[in-house]
Amino acid sequence: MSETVNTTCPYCGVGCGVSAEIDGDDVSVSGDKSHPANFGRLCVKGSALAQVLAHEERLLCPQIDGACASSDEALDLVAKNLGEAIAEHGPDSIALYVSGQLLTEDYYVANKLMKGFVGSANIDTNSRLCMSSSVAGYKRAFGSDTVPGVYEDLEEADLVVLVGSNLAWCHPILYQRLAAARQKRGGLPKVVNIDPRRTATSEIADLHLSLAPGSDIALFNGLLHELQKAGRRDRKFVANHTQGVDEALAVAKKWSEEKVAAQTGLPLKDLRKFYDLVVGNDKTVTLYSQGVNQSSAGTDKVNAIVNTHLLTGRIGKPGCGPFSVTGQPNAMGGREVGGLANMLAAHMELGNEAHRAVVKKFWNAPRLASQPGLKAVELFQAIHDGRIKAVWIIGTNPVDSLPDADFVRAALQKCPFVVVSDVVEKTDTTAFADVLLPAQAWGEKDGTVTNSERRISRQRGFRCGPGEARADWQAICDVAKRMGFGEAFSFDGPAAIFREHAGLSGSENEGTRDFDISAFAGVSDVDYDALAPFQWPCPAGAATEVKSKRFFADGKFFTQSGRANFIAASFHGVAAKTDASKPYLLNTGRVRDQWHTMTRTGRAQNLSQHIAEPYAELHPLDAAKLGVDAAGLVRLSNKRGSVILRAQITERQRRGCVFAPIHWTDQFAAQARVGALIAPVVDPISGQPESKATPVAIKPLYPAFYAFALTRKKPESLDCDYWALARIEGGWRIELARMKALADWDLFARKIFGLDAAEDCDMIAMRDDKTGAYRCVAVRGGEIVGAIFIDRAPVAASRAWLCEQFTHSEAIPLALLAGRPPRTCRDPGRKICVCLNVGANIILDAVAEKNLSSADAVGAATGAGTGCGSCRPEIERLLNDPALAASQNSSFVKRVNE
Ligand SMILES: Nc1nc2c(c(=O)[nH]1)N[C@H]1C(S)=C(S)[C@@H](COP(=O)(O)OP(=O)(O)OC[C@H]3O[C@@H](n4cnc5c(=O)[nH]c(N)nc54)[C@H](O)[C@@H]3O)O[C@H]1N2
Ligand SMILES: Nc1nc2c(c(=O)[nH]1)N[C@H]1C(S)=C(S)[C@@H](COP(=O)(O)OP(=O)(O)OC[C@H]3O[C@@H](n4cnc5c(=O)[nH]c(N)nc54)[C@H](O)[C@@H]3O)O[C@H]1N2
Ligand code: SF4
Ligand SMILES: [Mo]
Repeated sequence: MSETVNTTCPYCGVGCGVSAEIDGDDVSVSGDKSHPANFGRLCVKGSALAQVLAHEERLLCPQIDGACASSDEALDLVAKNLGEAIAEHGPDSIALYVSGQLLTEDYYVANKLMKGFVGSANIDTNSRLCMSSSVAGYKRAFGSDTVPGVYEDLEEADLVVLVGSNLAWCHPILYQRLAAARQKRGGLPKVVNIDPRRTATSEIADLHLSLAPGSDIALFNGLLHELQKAGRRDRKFVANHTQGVDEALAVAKKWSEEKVAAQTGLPLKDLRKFYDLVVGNDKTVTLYSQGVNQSSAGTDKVNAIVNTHLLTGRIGKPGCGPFSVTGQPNAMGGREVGGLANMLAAHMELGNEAHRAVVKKFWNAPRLASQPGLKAVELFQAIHDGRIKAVWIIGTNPVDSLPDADFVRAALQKCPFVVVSDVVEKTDTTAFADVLLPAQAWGEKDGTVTNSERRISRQRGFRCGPGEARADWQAICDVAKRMGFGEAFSFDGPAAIFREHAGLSGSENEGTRDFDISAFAGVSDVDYDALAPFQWPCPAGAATEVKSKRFFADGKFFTQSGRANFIAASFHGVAAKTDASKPYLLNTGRVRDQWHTMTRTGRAQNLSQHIAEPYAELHPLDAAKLGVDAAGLVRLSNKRGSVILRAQITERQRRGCVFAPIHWTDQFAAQARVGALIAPVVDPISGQPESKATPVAIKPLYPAFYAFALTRKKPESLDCDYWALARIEGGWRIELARMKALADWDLFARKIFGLDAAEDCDMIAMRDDKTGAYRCVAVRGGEIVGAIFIDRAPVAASRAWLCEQFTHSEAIPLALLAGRPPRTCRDPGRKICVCLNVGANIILDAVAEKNLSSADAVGAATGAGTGCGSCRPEIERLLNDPALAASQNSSFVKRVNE
């Protein structure tokens, strides 16, 4: 008998509903048809959730100094050391660094412990690196951290402007909703994509503006001026509900079209097109993400965008508004509980006496923090210089994700006491823990999350965690009790925490604060279990049905005057300029099938096939100037650090810029932690780091040899300057390169396959001493245990085909040795559709043979794109870009991600 549990996806902020069907130990997932975020759809990461449930690599028991300990021992030690630091050095000598991937209930108790009971606001979160510029921008404009719109606005708009958002890869279900609306409404909403790079998202755009990095404020100031000139000012709205318009317009006026074109590097005709589109469409949504937030001028970028909506009154109404999409599944929940160092709780302010009184009373708090705490980057500086004596990191991996990541590593190494709560045992951060606490993962943990449109949904546990994995809220409460705060932390489950959180949101609120869910302050355990997704606000007495709710239609804002603020946004550009020694600007971001530091998605074989190694995207002219060959290796470096990545040469990149994904850590690659290069430059208001613009030098590397290997066992160590591991069914695929030559290939191959030098095994090898090429397939007891292809140039082998062969037990070793399929058989090419397992070459063949011209037709012919649909933008690219199509046709690894 199987059972279905409705829960939510633990990845992006779209917050899709997931139906998990449980049949004994078997779990399968599908989209929850009743969930208003996704109506049954899931993207590729959501669809692969069952693949990350395996207990392999999980952290199973608490550890003290690397040895297993009982929960009591570990929690006692945490409480003792935190308590001693406070007694000796004061409350500000300890810190919590938490995450937008925690459930609201976990987040709530963490914040309550620090701000109400320890008496310090030294709790910050990875949302500082993600959302804090949006929070600061909204607060300046609206007086509150309020997302005005809802997802339907994307479907009802006539124009959607995407700024610094790779929606197709990072919020795939929102992208699909947008694409479906366009199909239904004959091309409406029109889409403008504003991003220095062309991305998968550009495929849907009617207009792509490849602006100079960091020049968004110039563009939006120019737009504000243009809207005013064109008579689009909503006079009544501006007069009755806003303030500061003249100052903002005075600044914007300086931005003539010519000046904007010069600053952004955009052709005048494209600029004109963009302005005409925005002028001509009242129903405009401006959706933005990290290209806006992760900037040293992020807060001003946000306000430059918001200004254009205030001027035109395009806010709070169907089909319009500024829309900051949240990245993490519970970034919004974290904001609600006040998880940032400069916030209190329930959208109240640390600096507001009245708010402090409300919270102090409600919590019966002995020591309510009165000063903002340290923001993430400052926090780790304080750890480094010894001001912080003990830190507890929960649900985030700062050794990879913070800027100046090697400095962060050094800080943790120096810190007298480090506690890390995680779901997996080995991360770049857990390596520095004095105490490790095993946490429940998705499928085990139980609570609520809030998505980008303010919708709160249950994330339900449906299986037990392995070993001693426990809920994060439980660990926090247990430590709080040991520190003497038992009464305030005696919750018997997430429902009890949620009730308190809901109660606080309504406490002395009376409509003065946007966040109010007090309708649920008395929710019973049973009703909490059955809670249907709902949007806030939901004050006591309000209906709690599933209905979309927008803010600000009434023109009432949460500022002192009740009016929204225009903010004159002055143009800054990027903080650090390139120079002769660091002539390239490094931009960093995400790929379709990996989530952050890969601790979970890196374990799913499906998700590891799309892009199997870290790479650097370079413009062809820059590559030529540098002497970088297709699929060669490059070193990116500056004074902070250095990485080695596969070169990806593409005209989609701007000249002078280089893009690298953030995902590969020391667990998956030799030297690919791009965070090590990022300067710790932050926005002065939000404290959010500029992760998208760091000057670097680029040098081509000329290894003695390159290799591609397949192995059953994960290698213990790889003695190579470059390596990248990716999981496949039944083993691992590995890209390798070494600067220094080796004498004994057989021995090298054996090490990679995990075989002892003496172990009995047939090594079927081919060697060409003239070209330096070597190939070997290792067979033991009739089973292929490894295969390796070595060459002086980047290895030309049909990777997708080899991986498929390696998986099959009946594969023929000699056939594998050829490195490519026999003539009668097609090399599938790089995996585009991982749901239906379709490679680029299969798609291209079908297109050529059957003269196909649409993604639907490709789907009908090959199946590609008919699963979750995440690959449809890439299929459209294959249809639209003949040059790319030609390059894909080779079996070579030339293009890793196109
Ligand atoms: N597959 C996948 N999806 C994810 C995640 C993941 O790890 N993997 N993470 C989630 C999280 S936490 C987040 S925060 C979101 C992030 O979602 P996005 O913000 O959409 O993703 P990024 O790739 O970080 O950056 C978006 C784009 O900003 C562009 N950009 C860089 N500089 C500028 C600039 O100066 N101006 C403009 N206009 N654009 C610029 C980059 O070229 C990049 O294409 O994704 C969420 N979804
Ligand atoms: N250069 C550069 N740096 C960036 C960015 C960028 O674009 N460029 N983006 C930034 C952004 S927007 C973000 S959001 C961050 C993300 O960066 P991180 O938060 O560091 O990345 P994750 O891999 O999501 O880390 C989550 C950790 O928590 C663990 N975990 C998962 N679930 C749970 C749980 O329920 N409980 C506990 N205790 N642990 C859990 C995971 O195994 C993992 O180790 O990176 C930021 N850093
Ligand atoms: S879009 Fe994908 S990753 Fe995001 S919540 Fe939905 S299924 Fe999960
Ligand atoms: Mo994020």
